[in-house]
Amino acid sequence: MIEKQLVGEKAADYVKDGMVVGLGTGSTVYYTLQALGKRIQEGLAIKGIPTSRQTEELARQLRIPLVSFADISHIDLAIDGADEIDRNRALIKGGGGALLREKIIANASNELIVIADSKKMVHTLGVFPLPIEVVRFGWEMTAKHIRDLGCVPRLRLKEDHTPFITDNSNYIIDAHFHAIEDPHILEQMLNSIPGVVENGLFVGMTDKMITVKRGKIQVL
Ligand code: DER
Repeated sequence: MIEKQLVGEKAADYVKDGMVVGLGTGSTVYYTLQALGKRIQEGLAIKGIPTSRQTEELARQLRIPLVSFADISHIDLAIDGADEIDRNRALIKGGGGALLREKIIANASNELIVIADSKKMVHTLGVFPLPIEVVRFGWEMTAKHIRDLGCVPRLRLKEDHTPFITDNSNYIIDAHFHAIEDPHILEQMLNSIPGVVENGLFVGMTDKMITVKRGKIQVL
């Protein structure tokens, strides 16, 4: 079994009857959703709130009941993947372009479980380019201000070379920092730039981490 499947299925063990669950985005959470779909067929009663249209579509196929923020007062547990996790459990997220809704749901959740294969664990964040969601108006100037923080910013393009558009109708700038020594400071500085909607640094949000080390599941 591949590492993504191991950690994805393990995360489903933490989902209990009656929970409102934040459903993350990506190929690791894919396995969590598959496991939840099976358990719902066996009687598990939960409500899911999706972090992306992609996850919403998959959840509907798996008959996972969905709710919106209008229907709930809280989220018990969010389960999501990550592109990088450092030694302090700070994350880079947004590889799939869903970072804004993921961060809103993670922030609204009583607990965030991050699931990741061992390749995602790093000493220092930044080898993976940091995704930043920006409004389209004046994005070129926004990119310049992002660059001034010490990176090479690149507008994310689709295969047809047109700009990638998020579920919220914004652009993504992928910022190549190479090394992010203080993720907390950088997260604040980025979000103070006019035109930046949100960035993929999730600092101090990870309550539990499920990963694999030498073929064995680790819950930290
Ligand atoms: O876009 C995201 O934030 C995803 O959760 C990403 O970080 C993890 O995607 P993966 O599980 O497909 O590697």
